[in-house]
Amino acid sequence: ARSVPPTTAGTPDPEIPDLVRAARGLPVSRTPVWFMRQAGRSLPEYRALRAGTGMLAACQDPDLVTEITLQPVRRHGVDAAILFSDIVLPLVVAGVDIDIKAGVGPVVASPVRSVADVDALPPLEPERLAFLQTAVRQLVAELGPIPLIGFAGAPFTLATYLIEGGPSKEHARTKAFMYAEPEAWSRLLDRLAVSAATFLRAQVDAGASAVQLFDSWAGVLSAVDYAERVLPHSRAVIDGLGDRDVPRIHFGVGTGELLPLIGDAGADVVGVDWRVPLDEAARRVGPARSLQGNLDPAVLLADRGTVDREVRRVVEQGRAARGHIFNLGHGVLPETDPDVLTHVVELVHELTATPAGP
Ligand code: 1CP
Repeated sequence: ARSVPPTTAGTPDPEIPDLVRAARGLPVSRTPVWFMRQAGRSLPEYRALRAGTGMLAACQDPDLVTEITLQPVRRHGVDAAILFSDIVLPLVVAGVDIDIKAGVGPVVASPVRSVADVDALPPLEPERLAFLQTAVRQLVAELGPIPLIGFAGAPFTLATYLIEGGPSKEHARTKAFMYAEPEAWSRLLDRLAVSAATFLRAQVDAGASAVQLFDSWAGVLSAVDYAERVLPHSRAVIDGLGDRDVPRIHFGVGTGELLPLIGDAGADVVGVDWRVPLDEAARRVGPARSLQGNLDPAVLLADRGTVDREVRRVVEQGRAARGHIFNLGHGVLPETDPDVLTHVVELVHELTATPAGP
């Protein structure tokens, strides 16, 4: 096991949250933990609060957003909150006809299938994000020292919804459009990058301490296609943050072959799913970036012995990274027992606590 960081590396600065320090490869008091989809259907208090309110309406109600975002922080003692919102929200706010259907996901009324469809997409006016900034300001006030993570969907993953018209598995229509209409493709991803950057800036300017760019479905692409047809647009989102001094986390599912590129697109932290062990991911990503991940969410449905063994393995393998933020390899499954999540937070903290200094 790793010993206490050498004094030359400095002691953890209590003014900076562990999440931010881990993201920058600085010493931490213990490995920070949060869970993708920590707010949501695994929590009975979420189901109670959401009853009778549509997902998109909930996302645009600052008080509801604040309360739902805080629920997992209170319950689990996680080291970060993630804003309750959705990757399609910038499109919805701009006026694209999208609904989030319960048990399905985002459904687009008129899918994008031509250059004309791309040109018809309305731009996102930053003024329309006042509700979001209200929610972020309320949250930052309530959270005190606990960091709030803002997020946006990456251009590729958003394009899959717009082109397919809803959730899909192979994203074949998306890829066909990418190959057949390279100019329309690049124009679409440009536009999505602009609105994602606007969405992120609104959150950071209102007080978010870190951001995560979700390119959940990028793993369906070859490295060459990702590098040439997607990466420049994701980089544009991250560059759109300018000199705002917040760590950038960049995540996708099934991205084992893309990990170095996901780092290159611009990330302090590369998010890794459960398919690649973190020590191997650290080799692929290199020493200049931290890692986030990567417990298989399905492990949380197993017996306690298995949960503990797998948590220990992820913590040990995470020691190979420049810095490690403990998370799942993808979102919390709705059938997860919330008490298991609380237990995982406690176990990671216990396994990684550095003894108090001399
Ligand atoms: O707690 C949190 O993590 C914050 C809440 C959050 C986040 C980060 C939600 C709420 N959505 C997201 C991002 C998001 N939305 C992603 C990226 C993360 C990931 O890979 O899971 C994606 C791909 C979506 C799209 C989406 N929205 C889906 C997936 C559909 C598919 O293609 O499989 C779904 C089911 C939604 C709806 C949604 N978003 C969030 C919740 C709680 C829900 C369910 C709401 C409902 O069913 O009423």
